[in-house]
Order: sequence, then C-alpha cells, then structure tokens
Amino acid sequence: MEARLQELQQEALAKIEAASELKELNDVRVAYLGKKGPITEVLRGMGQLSAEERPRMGALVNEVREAIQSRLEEKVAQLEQAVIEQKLAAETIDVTLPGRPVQTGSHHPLTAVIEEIEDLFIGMGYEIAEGPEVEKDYYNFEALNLPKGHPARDMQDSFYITDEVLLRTHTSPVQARTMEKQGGKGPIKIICPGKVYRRDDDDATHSHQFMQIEGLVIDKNIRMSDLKGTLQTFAKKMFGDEREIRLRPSFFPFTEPSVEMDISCMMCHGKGCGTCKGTGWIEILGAGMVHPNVLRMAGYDPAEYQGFAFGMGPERIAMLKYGVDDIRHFYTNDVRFLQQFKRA
Ligand code: FA5
Repeated sequence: MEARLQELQQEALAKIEAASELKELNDVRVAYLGKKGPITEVLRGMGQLSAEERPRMGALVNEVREAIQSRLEEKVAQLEQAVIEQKLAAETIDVTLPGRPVQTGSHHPLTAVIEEIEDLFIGMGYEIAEGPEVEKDYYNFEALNLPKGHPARDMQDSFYITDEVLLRTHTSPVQARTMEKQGGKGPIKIICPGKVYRRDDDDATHSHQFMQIEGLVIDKNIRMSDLKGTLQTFAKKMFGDEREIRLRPSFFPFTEPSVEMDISCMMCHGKGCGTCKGTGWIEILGAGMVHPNVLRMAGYDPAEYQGFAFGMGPERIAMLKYGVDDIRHFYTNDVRFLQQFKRA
C-alpha cells in the first residue's frame, strides 16, 4: 500500500510538471484527489490494515494528498502568471511610434472676418444688437422711409412670405427696431451682424443669401465727418494703409446724404478684372446720415438728434482681405478652400 501511494504521488507530480494549461491541471486534480480517484480507493482499503498500521498509513495518505495539492497550487499560480505576462506582452504599446494626426476644425473665414469687424467696432464703443431674419414689411421698408409702392423697393428684390412678412433684405430693420425701443430719447451706438436674403442672381460678387453688418450711431451733434472718420478708421484697420478707398455719392431712402464705399480690387489692384467687372473697385458698404423721416418715425426729434448709419457686406470684405475671387466659395463648403484658413 505504501509503495502504491509513492507511485501515485510520483505519477501525479510528473503529470503536473508536464502540464502546460490550466485545464490539464484541473484534470490531474480531479483524477488524483477526486472522490473516485486512486488515493480515495487506497483509503477505502485501509479497513483491512491492522489497528497499529492504520494511523501511520492515514498520515501517509494525507502527506501524499498535501504534496500533490501544494504542487498543483504552485503550478496553477505559475501558469496564471504566464498567461498575464503573455497578455501584457501582446498589448505593449510602442510609445516611439508616430501618432495619428487628429483632424481639427477651424473658424469659417466668414465667421473670422465677422468677429474681427465686431471686435473692431466694440473697441470703438459700439454694442451688438440683433433682430429677426423673418421680418415685418414695416421694419424692413416702411419705418425706413420706404412706403408701399415706393420705386426704391426695387433696389432690393425680396422673398415675401405673406404681404406683410418677408425674409429681411438688409440688416437696416434692426436700426429701426432699436430706435423705436429707445422711445426717441438718448444716444445709440450699435452694430448688427446677421443674414439677409435677396432675389439676386448669383455671380462672383453676389449671392441670394449673404451677411451684412449694420452700424448705427444716434446722438446730438453727429455730422457727416463723424461717419467719414469712422469708415476710414475701419478700412485702415481692416485692410491696411496701402489699400485705396473711395466714397461715392449714392442714394438710399433712409439716409440723406448717402454714400457707398469702394475698396481697390484685391485681384487686379485697381487695373480692372473679371472679379471687379473691369472697374478696379469693389463696393463693400452703403452709408449715410439717418434721414429725418426715419428719426421722426422712431420718435426722435431731428432738430435735437442726428445720426449716421452704414451697412456692409462681410463676404466682400473677406474676399478683399484674403484675395478670394468668387463669393460662392464661402457657401459651397469645399474643404480644400476652408483648410487654407486654418490657424497655424
Ligand atoms: C443696403 O443694404 C443698405 N441697407 C445699407 C445701408 C445701411 C445704407 C445703412 C445706408 C445706411 P446695399 O444694397 O448697397 O445697401 O448693400 C450693402 C452691402 O451689402 C453692399 O455694399 C455689399 O457689400 C453687400 N451686398 C449687397 N448685395 C449683395 C449680394 N447679393 N451678395 C453679397 N453681398 C451683397
């Protein structure tokens, strides 16, 4: 019996040594230490032993079981450790490999120009005002000295929603709304950026939907020279001293006198090309002294208060600033175009 136990121990230990997977170890455990295993069988045969031999043999059985059990545990720990090491080796990250570039977005060039213009005017003490894009005919036209049937309404071909509601054709209704809110008292100094819509045919410098930034200053003793100085300061800061500027007499029903401001073309530098339609100039804004009728309609007394207003097209300004030859580039969202404006 003793010899049989020695033999079983050696057999089991040999199998444990040879095992390379956890499953094999489990099989050894079941085979040698399980209820139906050979050691249990030896225990069963102990009934035939003499009373003196039985305790010695019992102790021997326990020794054999413990030897197998403890070697099994050691080997299980070894194999588990090996599995962890293998996994870690497979998952090792090579920190010396170059990283994958992360695609970052950037401001749309129009947004960048609008923010630059806003900052410039905020620096001159202006506040930002906003108004609805779906506007009442009253604010878009009537409150701006353009009663129904006025021929100058044709200057801005409109998208009407009902007889009284339209997509605003310019940002000037925000000045009418702001003056009305003031109730005819006190100064105003605002700029109003926003989208506007016109039934214009799209070409290199025209779009049916575009941005405008309106400016309005109302106070006592405001003169045309204040308007001119403001526009010159704006143009110099925006385009630099080398770009030429001209103010042309013009007509807007809501300003008197009225002007338009042109900047020398960025493509041909004044010689005349397809972008500027051969004129050498690109118009960027309309402006003038607020018409007394507009002041009166908003409750201001023109004898006491005067003001100037301007409305500029940020697309045209962005074209001049960045040398873009077609306004449609801003709206077709070609990433090859947009990527050129990424900040370094
Ligand atoms: C107006 O819209 C007037 N409300 C501007 C104004 C405000 C005058 C306050 C006096 C006092 P005008 O239609 O000229 O004016 O448009 C102003 C600017 O918007 C133009 O100088 C141009 O830069 C831009 N613009 C006009 N039409 C288009 C268009 N279809 N596509 C792109 N930009 C345009």
